[in-house]
Amino acid sequence: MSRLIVVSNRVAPTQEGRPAAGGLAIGVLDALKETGGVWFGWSGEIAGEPSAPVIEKQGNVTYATVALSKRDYDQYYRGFSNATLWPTFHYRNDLSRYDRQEYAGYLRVNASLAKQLKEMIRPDDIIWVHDYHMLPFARCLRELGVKNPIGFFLHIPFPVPQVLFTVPPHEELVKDMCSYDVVGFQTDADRQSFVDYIERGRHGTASDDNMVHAYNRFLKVAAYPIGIYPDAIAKASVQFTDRKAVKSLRDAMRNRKLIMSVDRLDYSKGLVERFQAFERLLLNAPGWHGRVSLVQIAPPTRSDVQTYQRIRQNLEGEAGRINGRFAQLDWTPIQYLNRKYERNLLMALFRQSQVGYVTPLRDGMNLVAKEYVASQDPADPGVLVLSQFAGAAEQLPGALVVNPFDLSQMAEALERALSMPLAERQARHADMMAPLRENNLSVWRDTFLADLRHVSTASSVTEKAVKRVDVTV
Ligand code: ADQ
Repeated sequence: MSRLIVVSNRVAPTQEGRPAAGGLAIGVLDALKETGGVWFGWSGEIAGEPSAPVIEKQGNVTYATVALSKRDYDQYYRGFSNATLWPTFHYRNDLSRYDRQEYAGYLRVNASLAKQLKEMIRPDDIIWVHDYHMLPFARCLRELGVKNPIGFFLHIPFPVPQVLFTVPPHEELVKDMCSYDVVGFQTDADRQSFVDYIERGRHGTASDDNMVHAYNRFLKVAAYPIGIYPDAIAKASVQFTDRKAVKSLRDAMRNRKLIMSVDRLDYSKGLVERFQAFERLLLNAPGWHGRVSLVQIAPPTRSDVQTYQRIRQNLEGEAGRINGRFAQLDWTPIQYLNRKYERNLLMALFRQSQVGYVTPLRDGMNLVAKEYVASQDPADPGVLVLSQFAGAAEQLPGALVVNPFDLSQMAEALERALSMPLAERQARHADMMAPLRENNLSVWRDTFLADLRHVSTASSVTEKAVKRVDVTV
């Protein structure tokens, strides 16, 4: 079997041989272990001078990591990736800025990473690139003469054309994406946005079998919703119930219901709106005073980007205001915890709660929603309140789906979830566990890689055929 090379902005840090356990990290590492391969990307370090990749081998997986210079970090990572693409792709044009120098830095880093990777590529390797930091990466590799199959998966939403137009080099970016052999999105709506951009701008055509012909290339463009391993999560949520943190939460909530939210601290996650909808529940239904608490776990990320500092201040202000308004000597309505937890422990915490409150304003998928469902006790499960703008909403039919911009609707959904009869909770939980098992993380990875292997063979045949026709006419 050919070797797999995974490329992502950040190679998950290895601790005692084990990577950080995000969806990308788990899915990708499993695949790498099966086929043997390389994981290439940024080490997370800032260095003065550019240097060759640091190579570390563990079993049949080779980690190849490079440091970034301060200038590269500022322009490529903090700048164009996280201050232009991230907000715009999450429909927050109001928070997006565009700076030509930063875009130039983004292209420069992609080109330089491609050059470093090229030295490691063997003729039969297949290359799987991840996320918005690396949209031009395949084009950079192709310019260096790399002919291997290259696939791309976007973890975040892909915006509709009218929103994408606000990023000045939009056409260059989409054209670059067409240098991949397979472009994968989280949802069908994201796939459709990409196809709309191609077709309405007359840049190419799409056929019913998800093939796109654009900018003189054939590529497959499809939805590959990322999954989890629901049974492993269910097991962990039981195994970790005796941990001290879980016990103390259980004790603290003995006569209260618990609503739980876990996110990275990011403006796309709708945290302020979520707090305000909880406030509305307390206003509308005073019977819940003293009987329900919201625990929000949200460790800060990207804290050197200004917008992230603002959201943090804003959120702390809102939690303080709402607690000041409703708290009693023995009851704090919102507990806001600014820290990371071990993943298995989080799953056990989810299992203690009656409501999973997951209401991003926009989210590619949202793994927390899936993890919440998987960690419930099937005999007495909690209820998931889920934003319609999370990719996960397409796949979790048993959730109470809400519009996170409608605070009253969210407050009503919380009340309904808190009072839902056992039989309905059980039925909704079962409705969600079945698709989670069917579309688990291996299915995501295997479907994508099978398509990449298949399409790259088929498209090289088609391209040769097209060239032959061009010559004959
Ligand atoms: P994220 O925006 O990071 O991911 P999400 O999908 O929810 O969002 O994944 C977060 C992961 O981190 C989850 O596995 C969660 O358990 C974990 N996590 C969150 N808070 C934590 C904490 N306090 N302590 C420990 N772990 C915590 C991006 C996209 C998503 C997409 C994923 C995967 O934005 O839309 O679902 O990639 O493709």
